[in-house]
Amino acid sequence: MATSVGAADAKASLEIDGKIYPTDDWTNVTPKILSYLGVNKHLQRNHPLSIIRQRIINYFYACYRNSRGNPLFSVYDQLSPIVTVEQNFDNLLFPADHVSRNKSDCYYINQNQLLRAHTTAHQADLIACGLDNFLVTGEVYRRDEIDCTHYPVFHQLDAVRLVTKDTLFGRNLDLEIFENDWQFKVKDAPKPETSSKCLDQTKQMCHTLEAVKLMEHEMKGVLVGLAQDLFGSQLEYRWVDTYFPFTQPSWELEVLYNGKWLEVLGCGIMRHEILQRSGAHNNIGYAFGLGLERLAMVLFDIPDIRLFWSNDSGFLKQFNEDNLHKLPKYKPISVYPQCSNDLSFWLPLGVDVDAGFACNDFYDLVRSVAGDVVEQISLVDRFKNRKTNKSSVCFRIVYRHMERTLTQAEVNEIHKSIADACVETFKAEIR
Ligand code: FA5
Ligand code: MG
Repeated sequence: MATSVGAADAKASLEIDGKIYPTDDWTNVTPKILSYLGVNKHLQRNHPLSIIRQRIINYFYACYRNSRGNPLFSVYDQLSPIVTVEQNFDNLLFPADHVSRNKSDCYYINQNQLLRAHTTAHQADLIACGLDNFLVTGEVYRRDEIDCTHYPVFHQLDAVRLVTKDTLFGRNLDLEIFENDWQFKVKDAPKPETSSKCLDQTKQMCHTLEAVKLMEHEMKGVLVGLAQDLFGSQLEYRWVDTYFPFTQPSWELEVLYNGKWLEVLGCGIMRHEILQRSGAHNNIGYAFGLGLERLAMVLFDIPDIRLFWSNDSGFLKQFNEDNLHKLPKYKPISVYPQCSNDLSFWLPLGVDVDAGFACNDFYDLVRSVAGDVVEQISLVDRFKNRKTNKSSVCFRIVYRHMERTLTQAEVNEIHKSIADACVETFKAEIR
């Protein structure tokens, strides 16, 4: 996919796949990050992400069928990852000051458009199209730390299931999805708490308790069934209360794997405001979102998230989509040595970590300059000189190539390029 910065004015526009996007002071996508658009690892045959994706889709096809035996769920796996702030946040009822909107957490193209931070960004639009049972899968982009389980691009799969009163209760029962006069009650009610610390597990005011409990029961049954389909029926799991702006109540499903609790998905009863605004005012629904890499790392024993981007045949030939029910364990081709180098630099006067210098900016710069040979970066030291009042930081950068041994000379050269880029970008002074 071709990307370039507008020639006439170096920062005025960005061209992505033939389309021109204006840039502004929110723009923080890098050419490196834009190079992931259209790669579609989740659709690459015999790739572990594609295998997991297909297993989940097949499970949903088998779980939910219409009276003619056809799958109820439709699948959207090639929606553009370029979304609006409305799609990623506003439509999902994120408060205007929610931290996850920050520039330091997302990749913005400009103040109105960003690379989706979750596949939930498509939820409201698809409901507005009239869909009621669907899966959305694709890559998502988040600015985050660098280690073997975090990568700025990973893949999610989201689901929505909407039902009507008849589907939920059957035609004969005298039960309702909605409380009688909830519109009036909602008008006078205090505004719901939107802080991420609020784990309010009470139902939404509009819903009847019967409707919520039935929906919760169906959703949890299906999701535990999915986890058992993937991890085996002996699986130990637990539900943890959580908060999402777009569901209430909300939960995370954790599974015990090799003695550790691992969060595999978030889910909940969809906020009715979202359904109302998308024209589904007579429905109640559940939604969930899960991470494909996280599942694949566990199921295939893949130790490093960078491997999902490897084109090395030694990696790729180990996975085969012909038998989706026999998941092989990944056998490392061999482990190449790590090489660790520190980089210390003075920041300009008045600038410090969290005061004009975000570690995520440094991580992005390293990714752009060095690419995937960087396995890990950590901030190992901070120092303030009392005389000059300048702050300095020291990052430890661990280099390791996934397919061969790096020479010290190669590492030194990359390290030097990072230092040069640092001087240029942050007006830093190397120590
Ligand atoms: C979300 O992204 C919500 N949109 C999920 C959701 C959808 C909730 C619909 C309710 C209804 P969260 O940020 O927790 O939530 O990510 C969801 C899943 O993505 C996690 O459970 C995990 O499996 C995966 N995930 C999150 N961050 C990472 C990461 N840095 N690396 C790999 N996988 C991740
Ligand atoms: Mg989470």
